[in-house]
Amino acid sequence: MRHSDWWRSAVVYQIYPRSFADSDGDGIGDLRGILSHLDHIAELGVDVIWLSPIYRSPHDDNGYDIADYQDVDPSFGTLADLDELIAAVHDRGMKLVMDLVVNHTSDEHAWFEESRSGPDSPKRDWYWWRPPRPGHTGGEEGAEPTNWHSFFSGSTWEWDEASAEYYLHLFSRKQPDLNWENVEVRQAVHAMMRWWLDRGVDGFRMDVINLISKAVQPDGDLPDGVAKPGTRFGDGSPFYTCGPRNHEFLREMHDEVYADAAVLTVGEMPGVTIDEARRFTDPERREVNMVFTFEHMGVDHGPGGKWDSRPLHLPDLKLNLAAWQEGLADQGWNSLYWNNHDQPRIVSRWGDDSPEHRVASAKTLGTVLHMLRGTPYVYQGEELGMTNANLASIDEYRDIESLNHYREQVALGADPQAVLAGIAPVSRDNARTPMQWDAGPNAGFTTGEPWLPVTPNHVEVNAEIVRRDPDSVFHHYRRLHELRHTLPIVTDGRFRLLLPEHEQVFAYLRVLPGAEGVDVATGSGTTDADQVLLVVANMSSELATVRLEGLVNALAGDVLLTTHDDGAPAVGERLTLAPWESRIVLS
Ligand code: TEU
Repeated sequence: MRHSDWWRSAVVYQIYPRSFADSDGDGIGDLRGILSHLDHIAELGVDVIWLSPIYRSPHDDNGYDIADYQDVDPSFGTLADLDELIAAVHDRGMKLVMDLVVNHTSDEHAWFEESRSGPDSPKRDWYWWRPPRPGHTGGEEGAEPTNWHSFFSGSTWEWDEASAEYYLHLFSRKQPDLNWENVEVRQAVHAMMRWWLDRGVDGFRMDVINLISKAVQPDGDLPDGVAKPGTRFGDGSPFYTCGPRNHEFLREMHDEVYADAAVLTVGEMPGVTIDEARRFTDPERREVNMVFTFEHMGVDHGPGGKWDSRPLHLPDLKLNLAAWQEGLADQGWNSLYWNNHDQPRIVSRWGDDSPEHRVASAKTLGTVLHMLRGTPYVYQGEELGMTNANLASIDEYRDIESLNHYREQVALGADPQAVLAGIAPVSRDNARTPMQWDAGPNAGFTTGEPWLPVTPNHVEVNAEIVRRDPDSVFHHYRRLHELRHTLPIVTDGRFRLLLPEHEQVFAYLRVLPGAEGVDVATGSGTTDADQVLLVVANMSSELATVRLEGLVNALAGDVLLTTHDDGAPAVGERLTLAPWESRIVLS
């Protein structure tokens, strides 16, 4: 492994600052709150912290709408606090990766305010301004330049009365898209990134970085998308997902900003395919180290998409993850995640969050993910086995995506209770309830009124308890991280899926070919046996029995980590697993 490839054996921990720890009692997490809990993260044995946005922002999308890339929002603290945090992270032997949100800015960013000042503004072309559709005056329904549906409901175009043009926003109307065709935009972003590297940060998590290149036509037009049934909108994604100049823009960024730095770069990429991901992450191409795929997060979506979630059919998940493992085996690199600030809690989604199975299912989900090939990401609270929020009414939700979807559907005549039932299991607020530090008031998150309700189960599910209990989810994750750090097979072994059709059990091998060499004593060639790591996991709340043909030796190896110390021994090729039991076996 080259020195600059350190991230291949690293584990990343994501902090969502708003919900992590509040030091000043305003109900919103902040940098000094993070500083006071760094030892929790260090003890977990991770290598890197990824900090979700802490920049100056009106917080229409909780900081993913940035008004100043080079300042800290007062609700989170100051630049001096951030410098202190960078130093404290480094002191503990960890690294800090910043969130880079440059597909769009806030509409309150000085660049956009200047752009908006009129068609003659020198920054007009920094964003996507377009006149109304021919034959329309503008501002009325149907006059938008394209029919694209926003990620956050409604049109992707916002009418600006003063200059009689629309601007593009793939997300909220307060998140205007930057025009990456304009070289000044790219240079301004590069300069800002260099400023952060000079400040001591160790890399970037790049928000929706595969949406920055729009398929603008030779005449300057953006095309309409295929109509979405039941709405007046179309699907614009083919015209902005992995667009024509996406690779060029990332190569340019690499060469201009971090060619010589041993940084971690991860591109968040909704809609990315395996083939595209291989191109983005092939080191020869000098773009990014790894990408976040969304494919495995979509395997439980029904025909209605995200808001129409279904129980998991395990073979679908296995086949999807296996395809990514195999697709990026020779070139490129995977990132691995179950959770982040946009996804519901995995123990509630694909585990079993009942008191009986919550801990075992959280551990087994961790095992299955962390023994894959790639760089794992742990989202705050995942190491506690935190569950979904179970918010009671729409008034409790804060997430703009959930709220806009609710309003749009209800306006279209849908039954409000049915819409709420669709939102509850998948809303991003599930991930955003305050971190559960202890059993005290507000889970020790704040002394004030938390911005989002604390989950009542914090009395049993909290950091204080799991750090004390050697059999907890926390210590299981810590051991998973140790395995990654001590066994090269976890980083380098080839992946082979077993039992693809099995509906309860997720089983796979990692294989490191035996070293070939010459026996010094005899002079003849030798081949050590392959090293094999077997992962076998019951992903259900019932007993499961499997037959692992030809794997008697693998089954009889050293059990490195298990959820059930009193597990039944393998009998030949047959193994019976308790509900949510998993084992990692090395032979
Ligand atoms: O998310 C991009 C994205 O496409 C989704 O995760 C998304 O927000 C939504 O849940 C899709 O249904 C990134 C950030 O992670 C997210 O928090 C931001 O809201 C978004 O970009 C805009 O910056």
